[in-house]
Amino acid sequence: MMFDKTVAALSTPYGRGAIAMIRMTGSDAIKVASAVFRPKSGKKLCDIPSAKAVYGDFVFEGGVIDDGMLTLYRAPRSYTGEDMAELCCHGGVLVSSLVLRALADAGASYAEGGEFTKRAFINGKLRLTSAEAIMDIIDAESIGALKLAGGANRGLLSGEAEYLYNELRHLIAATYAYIDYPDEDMADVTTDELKERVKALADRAETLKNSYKTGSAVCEGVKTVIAGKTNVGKSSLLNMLTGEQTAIVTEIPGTTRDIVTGNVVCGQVKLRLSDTAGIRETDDTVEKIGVELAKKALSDAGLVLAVFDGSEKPRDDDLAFISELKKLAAPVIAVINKSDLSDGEGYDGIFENTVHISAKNKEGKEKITELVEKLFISGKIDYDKPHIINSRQYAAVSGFINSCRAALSALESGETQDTACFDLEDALSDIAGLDGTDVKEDIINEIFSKFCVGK
Ligand SMILES: Nc1nc2c(ncn2[C@@H]2O[C@H](COP(=O)(O)OP(=O)(O)OP(=O)(O)O)[C@@H](O)[C@H]2O)c(=O)[nH]1
Ligand SMILES: [Mg+2]
Repeated sequence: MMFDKTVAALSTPYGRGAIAMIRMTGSDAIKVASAVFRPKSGKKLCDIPSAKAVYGDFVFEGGVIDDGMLTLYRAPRSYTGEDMAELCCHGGVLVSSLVLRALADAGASYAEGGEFTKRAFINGKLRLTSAEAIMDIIDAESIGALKLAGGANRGLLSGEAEYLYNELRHLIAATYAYIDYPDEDMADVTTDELKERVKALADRAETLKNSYKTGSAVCEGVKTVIAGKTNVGKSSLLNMLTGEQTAIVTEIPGTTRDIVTGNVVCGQVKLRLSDTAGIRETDDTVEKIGVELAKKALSDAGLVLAVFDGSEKPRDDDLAFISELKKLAAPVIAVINKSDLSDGEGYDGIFENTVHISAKNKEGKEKITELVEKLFISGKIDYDKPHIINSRQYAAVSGFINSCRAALSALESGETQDTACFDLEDALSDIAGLDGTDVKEDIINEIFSKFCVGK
């Protein structure tokens, strides 16, 4: 597909730096670049070979404003599949903006966030999971996240999606025979064989689905709520984990009211932390709202760091909080704080996962990390295996499995192969969607809107 507009954007961060790179894509890229860049060799841009950097001057309103390099890539052998130009000037805020303005004056439009990668996807240069992985590579905060995203970018997830798609497509074709897929091999399948092969596909997809626990913990991060009574040291724990003075700490109970957030990488797992107001009965209007927010955060947490003051024995309000924690779906790590004051007796054996720490003395991060890794990473991560790394991919694979299982139960209850095929068609469309075939335009737009401009 050809896009009408030729678009340009600054691809390096906005600000002062050694160099700035401005990228342009579209059918007029070379024409527009000719108006802005003059090779020192005197050659015309149409005579410059692809993928070869040339030195020259940048021109703005008729005058030279800088010197630098230009590289051209001609369709279809470029990132986007279109004609592209990459212009590198000095990394000044003014000079890079003037080069961009000169390109706009010569006919380029400003690119939207993710427009280069979106064009690459629509022009068939990238599968959707690889496009998403590019964003994850940019956003990676740990080596693990980088390696998982790198695997998806190399096509590990695409390859698995393609396998499931092709297998199921052949199976449906064999079942429908020539009605819908006249081009396919017409081998018949018995109902038993169909059941066996659909089950094998669903089981294989289940392994992929299970990889989301690790993929999500490493790449997206776990929504982690720090909760407990007032003054137990929740904000001190947040500060210890982030290594910064993120939240205010005082000896006054009820210091924290709003939710205070911070990210931290614990071993291989990224925690998206929320420090919350201490849970207690209160008449203070503002604190009351804080306590409600804390309770709400607990109900949709992926992990709870439940903080207790180990310098005191558990009291009735602690026991009431413990029984609330037991009702949660999310795993809980009991963090028995203030180990510098006492051993924290009375808390062992209540929770499956308990650590004794001193947030004030910044002691105990390793113990928390160990438990977090135990909860979210099963053994060593195999980076050569495909992993699901975002909720969209998870939904697609879950949809595939559910539809396969629905087809199986239809067959089990004596329905015809034709009837089971309705569910199998749904499964096929889910797995096609995983890698970008048959994905609705608004979903595509949403995915690419999260990208930075210039990527
Ligand atoms: N001795 C000791 N004191 C601590 C420790 N952690 C926190 N404190 C103290 O306990 C008091 C409360 O700490 P915060 O971190 O503000 O507690 P909080 O749970 O966030 O309190 P609220 O926001 O009021 O609910 C402060 O005086 C801290 O210095 C610890 O490990 N040891
Ligand atoms: Mg606090």
